[in-house]
Amino acid sequence: MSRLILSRRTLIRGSAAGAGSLMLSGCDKLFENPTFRHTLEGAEDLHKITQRALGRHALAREFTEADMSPRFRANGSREVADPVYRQHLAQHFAQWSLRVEGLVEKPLTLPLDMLKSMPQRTQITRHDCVEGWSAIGKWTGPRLGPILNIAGLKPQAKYIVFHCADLYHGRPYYESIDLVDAFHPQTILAWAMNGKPLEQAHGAPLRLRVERQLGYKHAKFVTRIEAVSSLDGIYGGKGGYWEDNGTYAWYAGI
Ligand SMILES: Nc1nc2c(c(=O)[nH]1)N[C@H]1C(S)=C(S)[C@@H](COP(=O)(O)O)O[C@H]1N2
Ligand SMILES: [Mo]
Repeated sequence: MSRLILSRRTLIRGSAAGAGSLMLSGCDKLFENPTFRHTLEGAEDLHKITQRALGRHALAREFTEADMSPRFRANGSREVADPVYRQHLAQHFAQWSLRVEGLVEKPLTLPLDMLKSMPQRTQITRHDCVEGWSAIGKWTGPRLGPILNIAGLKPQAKYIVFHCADLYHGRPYYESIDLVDAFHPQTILAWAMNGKPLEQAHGAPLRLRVERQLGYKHAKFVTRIEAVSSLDGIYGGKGGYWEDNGTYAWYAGI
């Protein structure tokens, strides 16, 4: 493998002549094959190829503690002005609860403690913001899928909408995903980041992690989850804040 990398570097420099030229000419042909060259661009690309082959059920890459970013920037709303939210914040969210409703058999009111006592998933993943920055962080919380199963989705339910406590530039932030992403094993409602309860700037007390998609899909300050059959009647109808108020795509696959 190191031989291959060496010969690739040599090729890039455009000097494939010399002692290893016989072997290099073999590699040369291989490198003319774009698929093969692409495969060698590193683990990152290899991972993307796997994702493409497995489709949207594939897992996003997970990292180790050593990979965690020393600084994880907060973006979009960093504070919530809503007085009800401010009161919960002052009480460390002891009285706060998440509402799960819409096209479900059994609407739920889930206190934060209950969400913390469900089976938890921890994942170290890379957050990619469309504005051009990334950071690796560790997220912990219950998976969304089992919560939706407790509520019991009605057969007409097609999308899950996340309503947030903040206004961003005066308009309510919200996001939505389909059921493939809702039941994806890495889709969690995170209450902890890097081993500590979420800070306000990162979406306290609860935010979505939907690891196969870009940052703006990861709704912070989630207060209410609504199962719907169509996105038409919700705010601008395009399924999310940036979809309605900008040009961002509803499916923001990485
Ligand atoms: N409620 C809410 N969720 C939000 C936003 C926001 O402004 N409000 N910004 C989004 C964007 S664009 C990004 S990149 C991430 C930023 O998450 P962070 O603050 O934890 O870095 O949150 C997303 N979720
Ligand atoms: Mo973002």
